[in-house]
Amino acid sequence: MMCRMARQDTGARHLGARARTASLSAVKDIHDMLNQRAHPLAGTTMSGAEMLVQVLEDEGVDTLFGYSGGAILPIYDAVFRYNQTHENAMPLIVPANEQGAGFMAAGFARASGKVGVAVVTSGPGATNMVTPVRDCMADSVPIVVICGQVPTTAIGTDAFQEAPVPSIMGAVAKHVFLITDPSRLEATVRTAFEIARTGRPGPVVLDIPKDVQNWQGVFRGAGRLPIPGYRQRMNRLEASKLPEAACASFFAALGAAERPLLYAGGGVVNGSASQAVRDFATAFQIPVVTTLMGIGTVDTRGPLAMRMLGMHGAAFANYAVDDCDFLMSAGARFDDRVAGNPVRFAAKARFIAHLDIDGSEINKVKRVDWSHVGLMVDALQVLLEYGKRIGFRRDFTAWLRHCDDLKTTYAMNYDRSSDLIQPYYVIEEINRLTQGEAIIATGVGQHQMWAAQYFDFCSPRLWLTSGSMGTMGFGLPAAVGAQFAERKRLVIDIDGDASIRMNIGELETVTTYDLPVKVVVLNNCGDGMVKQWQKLFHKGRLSASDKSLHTKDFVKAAQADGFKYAVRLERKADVPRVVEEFIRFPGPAFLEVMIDQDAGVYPMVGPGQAYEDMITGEHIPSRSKVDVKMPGPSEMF
Ligand SMILES: Cc1ncc(C[n+]2csc(CCOP(=O)(O)OP(=O)(O)O)c2C)c(N)n1
Ligand SMILES: [Mg+2]
Repeated sequence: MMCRMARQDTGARHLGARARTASLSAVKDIHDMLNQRAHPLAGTTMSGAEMLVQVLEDEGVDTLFGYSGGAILPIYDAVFRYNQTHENAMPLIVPANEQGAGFMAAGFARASGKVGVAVVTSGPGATNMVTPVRDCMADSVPIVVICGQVPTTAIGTDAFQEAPVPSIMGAVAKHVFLITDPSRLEATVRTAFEIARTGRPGPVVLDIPKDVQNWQGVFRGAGRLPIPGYRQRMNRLEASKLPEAACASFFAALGAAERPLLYAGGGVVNGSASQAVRDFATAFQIPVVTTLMGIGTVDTRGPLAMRMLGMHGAAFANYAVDDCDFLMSAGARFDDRVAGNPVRFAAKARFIAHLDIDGSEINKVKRVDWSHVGLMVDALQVLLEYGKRIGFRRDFTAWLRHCDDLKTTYAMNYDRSSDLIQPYYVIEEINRLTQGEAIIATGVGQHQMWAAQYFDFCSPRLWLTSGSMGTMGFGLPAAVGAQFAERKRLVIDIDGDASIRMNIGELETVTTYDLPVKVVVLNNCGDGMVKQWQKLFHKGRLSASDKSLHTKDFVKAAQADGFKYAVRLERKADVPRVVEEFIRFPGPAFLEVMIDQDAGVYPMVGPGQAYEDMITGEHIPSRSKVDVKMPGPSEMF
């Protein structure tokens, strides 16, 4: 009986009854504020833990990810009791490891645009969350992490399971609150959500001592912390309108350009500005390259889509960057995987514009000629309207034709005649069935880059990858979180044999909750991306990256974790049939594909190199006639 109750409380197989949505709750919040209506529970005496759960409901939270422990027990108990009386409206999903909970919350947030929430205990529970918190910070993903802490009187005594969460997380989170005054708990939780989702989104950590959770007080039902500096900045951002003069200089430069290119990054996805970018690009016929984080900004199959640029970008995308004379960055930050050599990046661009929500990104890496800091959607709409109003018209047909030629001439390609299973072929086959509609999560390594290059994405928030941190182990828990956010979408984790090992405990989480997640392991018996660099820069010495003597049987592991469909694919001829039965399998499914161990990621722009020095491999043509020498290890980034 205990077991069944606990299982119901964690939401296993009972996820249909989610009563609320974030948007509804947000609307209610605004409505209540406008009407100055009191919260129905205002004035009620409750524990700190109960207040926290109530604020979670008010903020529209409908799924929690977390692992229990002594210092978080009051909150877990409050969640349990809440779910008993609210038709399990806030299921608490239990991973194998807190890192899993963090990436589930991140996957949930990336797929839905809502704030993901993870709840963990003190000490080891909290420190296991450090990597996801840094990962979310680096990719600007909004999550709130609630950590139990030892009682306030024990803080600083090296108490059992004590860790200095504010100092550890302070270095990696957008903000951390250690709540020592229980009367501020309620306002602090609300403020945490506000900080996570506003401006450039990011992770906020709440460190809540156990006595604060157990404290009894009166619930106010309203109120946030005074954070005047932050709010002033946010108000300024929201009010920041593109001046007419800026619109005029932008269009003057565009009018003088012949080869304009839009370079869209994660800021477009995070700022829900994908449609605005599409409208803008279509109105003025400007082709679009995206960063790894910006994938899905435009439909990858669309006529203006030039796909991903950068170190492993498409050759045609990188050549378009080399050829453009006008570059407009939208929510992208010229990072080292894109502009490894900032001086030689887009060297022919006579005008570079940069739209961003974060002023510190302007001129950080690359000096630009024009910039605006504000909300992406607003800025693009103002520009679009201005352009229409002045009747801006410029014929970029020759440039568009040139971009089409680049796409045809330098198309992605690989050894199609090989007897070995090529990873690109597997992805093409999955893509044929999913048609850009599936959510794809990945680990980190070659498989991640192949997925970025060969999958189609018809919209944003379908591509979930650890971009800036590049955290192996991200894919499987992110896929779990995404499936909770998007119950009806097909969710596929494209993983590497090494990456999946990092959080392989989460295979069991997939079957525990009967999630129809599809897990693909592209097994090249090792750390393929590391091997690729060792071959290029260390004369092929495969120090600690070859795993061909490892004995793991992934299929048996998946079966042991309850996967009814767990298959190893070893023959090229079987790929189409097996991929189809795998994708169409109605429940959790696991597919290990034994791929060509020497398959490489091409194109590749070496670290610190310019795009014109890009190596395209044997199957994609190159514009450089000489075989470019890669830098030696000492020159490596
Ligand atoms: C947590 C973590 N540790 C180490 C690395 C460095 N690293 C980047 S890719 C890679 C190899 C990944 O191997 P696998 O998951 O099998 O992917 P493949 O490259 O073989 O497709 C390693 C070790 C990392 N990115 N993350
Ligand atoms: Mg591998």
